[in-house]
Amino acid sequence: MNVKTKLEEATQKLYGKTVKELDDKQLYLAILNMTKDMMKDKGQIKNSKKVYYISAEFLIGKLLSNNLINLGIYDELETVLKAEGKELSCIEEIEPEPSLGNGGLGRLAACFLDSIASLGLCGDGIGLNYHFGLFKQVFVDRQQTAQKNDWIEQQSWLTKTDISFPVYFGKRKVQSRLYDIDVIGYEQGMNKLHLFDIETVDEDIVKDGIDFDKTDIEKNLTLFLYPDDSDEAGHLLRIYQQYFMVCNGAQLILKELKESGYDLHKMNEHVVIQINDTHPTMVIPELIRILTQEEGFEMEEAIDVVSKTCAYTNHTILAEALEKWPVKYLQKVVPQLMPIIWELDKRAAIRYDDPKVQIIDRDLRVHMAHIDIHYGFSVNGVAAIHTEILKGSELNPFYKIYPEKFNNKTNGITFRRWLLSCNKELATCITETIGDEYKKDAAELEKLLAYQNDATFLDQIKAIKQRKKTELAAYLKEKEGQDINPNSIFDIQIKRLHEYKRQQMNALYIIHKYLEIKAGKKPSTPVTFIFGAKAAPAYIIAQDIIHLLLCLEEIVNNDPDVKDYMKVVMVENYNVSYAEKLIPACDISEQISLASKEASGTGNMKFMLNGAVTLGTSDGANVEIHELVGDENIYIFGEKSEAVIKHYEKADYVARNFYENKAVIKEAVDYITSKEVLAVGNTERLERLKNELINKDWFMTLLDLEDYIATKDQMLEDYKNEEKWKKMMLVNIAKAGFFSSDRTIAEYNRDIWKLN
Ligand code: 26V
Repeated sequence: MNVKTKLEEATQKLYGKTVKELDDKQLYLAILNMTKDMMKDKGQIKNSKKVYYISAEFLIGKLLSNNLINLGIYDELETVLKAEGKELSCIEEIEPEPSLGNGGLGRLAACFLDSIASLGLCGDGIGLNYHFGLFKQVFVDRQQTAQKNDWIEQQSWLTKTDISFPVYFGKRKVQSRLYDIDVIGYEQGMNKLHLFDIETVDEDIVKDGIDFDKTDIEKNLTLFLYPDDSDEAGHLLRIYQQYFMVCNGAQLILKELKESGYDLHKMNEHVVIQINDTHPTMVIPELIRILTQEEGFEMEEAIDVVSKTCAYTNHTILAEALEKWPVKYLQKVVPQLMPIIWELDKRAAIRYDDPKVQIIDRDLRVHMAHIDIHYGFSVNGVAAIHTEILKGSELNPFYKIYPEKFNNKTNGITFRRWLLSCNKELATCITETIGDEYKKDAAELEKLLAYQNDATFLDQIKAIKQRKKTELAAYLKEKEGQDINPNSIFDIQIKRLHEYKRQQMNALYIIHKYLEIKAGKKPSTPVTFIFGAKAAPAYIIAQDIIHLLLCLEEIVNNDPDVKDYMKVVMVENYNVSYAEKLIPACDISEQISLASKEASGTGNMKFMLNGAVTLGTSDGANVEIHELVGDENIYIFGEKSEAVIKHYEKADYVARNFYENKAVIKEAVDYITSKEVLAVGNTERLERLKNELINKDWFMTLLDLEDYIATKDQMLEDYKNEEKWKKMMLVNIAKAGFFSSDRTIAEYNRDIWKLN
C-alpha cells in the first residue's frame, strides 16, 4: 500500500475526513498514527545478545521528520501533502518537543539509539518519562526565568505498556508504569526506548514556575529532569529518581532474559549494560542485590557476572559533576542497597589500599564512578584527548590498576537528523554530486574533496548556506523580534551555559568589537553574534552571564552607530528544534571551552557537517576535527590542555594580572559595569560577574582572551576571501564523516558490546 492510501486510511479512521478537510493539527495526529503503525510493521530487531543503554537523559527532540526519513517515506509524504495544498514542514512544527535532557550527554544518547537501530543492532534505551523534562526558558527583564515544559499529549509517540514493577524505597513501595517509544533504524527494523513513570505522579503540584514540594515522592518523582539540587530535598529527589530508574531497568532486563529462556548465570553472554555517566550507577548494586536475594546467587558469583555485564562511559572531568552521594542520603532513600555498597567497598579496599580508589571515602561519601570502574569491565572517555586526560590524571590511579578496561570512543552525531533532516538542500546537493552511499557510510563524504576546485559545486554549497541564513533571519524576526542582516557573518555559540564553555569570553569579544566600532573602526563585513543557552536554575554566575548577553543585545542592536555593523541575538528557550534551524545557517562555530574541560562536544561536529568553520580551543573533539581538516581549515587558539592542567596544579593563574596589565582586557571587563550597561541591567548581577572575572576566573577566560580576539579578527577578515572560505566549508563537510554516530556505535560494538 502506498503512502497516499495509508494516509487517507488514517485520516478516515481518526476523523472520517479527507486530507484536504483537516487542519494541520489533525493532520499531524493522523500522520503520527500512520507512522507508528508503519514502524510496528518493520518488526523488532532480534539477536541473542542485546545492549541496554541506560541513561537519565534522552534528548530525542521532535521525532516525526526523523522517523519519516528512517522509514524512507519523507519525500513521498511531502509530495502527497503538497498535492492537497498542505506543507509537511508546517505540520512538523505542531509536534511538541520532549526535552528529556540537558545537553550533550542526553543528545548523544538519542543519536546512539538512532545509530544502534540503523546498524541493525539489538539495543534498547532505558530512562525516565519526565512529564515536564528540562524547564522552558523565558526571559523577563533580561533575566532567565523557568517555566514547566509540557510535552505529553493525549496522543504521542509514547505507548503505554502493561509492564509495571514494584519499587521499594526501604519499606515504602511505589508502582511503576512503563511507556515505550519505538526507535526505527534507517531502512532497518525497530528497537525501543523504555521510559519508566510512576502512576501516582501529579502534575498539579507544580505551582509558580517550576516550584513544587520536593518531598512528596509519589507525586513528584517523574515530574522534572534534575530538579534543582541546591538543597538536601533536591539531592534526595535525585537519588530517588536514579534508584527508580535502575530498579525498573534491572527488573526489565531480568524479565527479558528469563522470557528468552537464558540462564542468569550466563547473563553477560546475552546482555551488556552501557551506563551513561554515573546517574545510573546504582544498577550495579541493584542487580547484585536481586541476584543474591531473589535468585539464589552467592555474592561472589553475582558480583562476577554483573561486572562482566556492565560498562561505564565517563562524560566529564569537572569535579563538581562527578557524583558523590553521602552514605546517609543513600541510607535514607535505599537502605536495602547500602549493605551491598559496603560489601563492594570492602572488597575493593582489601585489594587496593590507595584512598584515591576507595568507593566510600573518609567523609562517608560514595564515589559513584568508582563503583563503575571497579565493578564494570569497560571504562571509556568520549574523545581522544578526554580519554588521555582520564588515563593520565583524573582516573590515573584506576588506570594503573585496570589499564585493560580503559578505551576511547570518540562521540558522533546521527547524520539522519543533523544533515538529512535539518539541511535537506545540502543533503540533496551532496547526493547529486557523489551519490547517496554516504547516507549509510559517512566516510563516503570524503569523495567531496575531489570538488575543491569545482566552482559550480562550491557555489552551490555557498548558495545553500545563504538560503539557510535567510530562512534563519526570517525565523528570528518572527520568534525573537530581531532584525538581522542575512548577509552578515553568522557567528554562533549554542550549548549549555557554563563558565568552562566560556560564553563570557565571547561576550567580552563583543564588547571589544562594539567599543572599536564606537571609536570609528568599522568592520568591512557585518557580523551577527548568536547565542542559545540555558543555565541551571541554581547556577548564579551562569544566570549573570545570560543577563550580560541580553544587556549587550539591547545596547548593541539599538545603537545607531553600530547596528549596521554588528548585532547580538540571544535566542529564548534554545532546544533541539532551534539547533536544527541555527546549525545549517552558521558560518563560524564557536567551540571555545578552556582546554581540558570539554570532554568532547558534539555541536562542533554538527556545525562542521553543515559547512561551518570552527573557531576553537584544543579541547575535546576539536582536537580530532583539527587533525582531520588540517591547520588551513580551522581556527585554533588558546592555551593547550597540558599547560592548563599545570596552572591548576601550581595554582599560578592570577586573573587580576591580566586585567591590570592588558589595556584591551581591562577596557572590556570594565564595560560590564559601565553606566551604559547598568542603565539596562541589574547592578548586583553585573558587579558579581565582573568581580568573578577579575578575582577568580576559575576557567581562565582572561588568559585566552587576547588570542581569541586576534584569531576571531583574522577569521572575520578571511571570510571576505570567498574562494578560501568556500574551500574551508567543503573540506569541513567532506571530513565530517568520521563523526557519524554510526562509526561510534560500530566501535562500541566491536570493542565493548560484541553483539554479533
Ligand atoms: C552532571 C550534573 C551534576 C550537577 C547536577 C546536574 C548535572 C547534570 C549532568 C551532569 C553530567 C554532565 C556530563 C555531560 O553532560 N557531559 C557532556 O557529555 C557530552 C557527550 O559525551 C560531551 O560532548 C560534552 O563535552 C560533555 O560536557
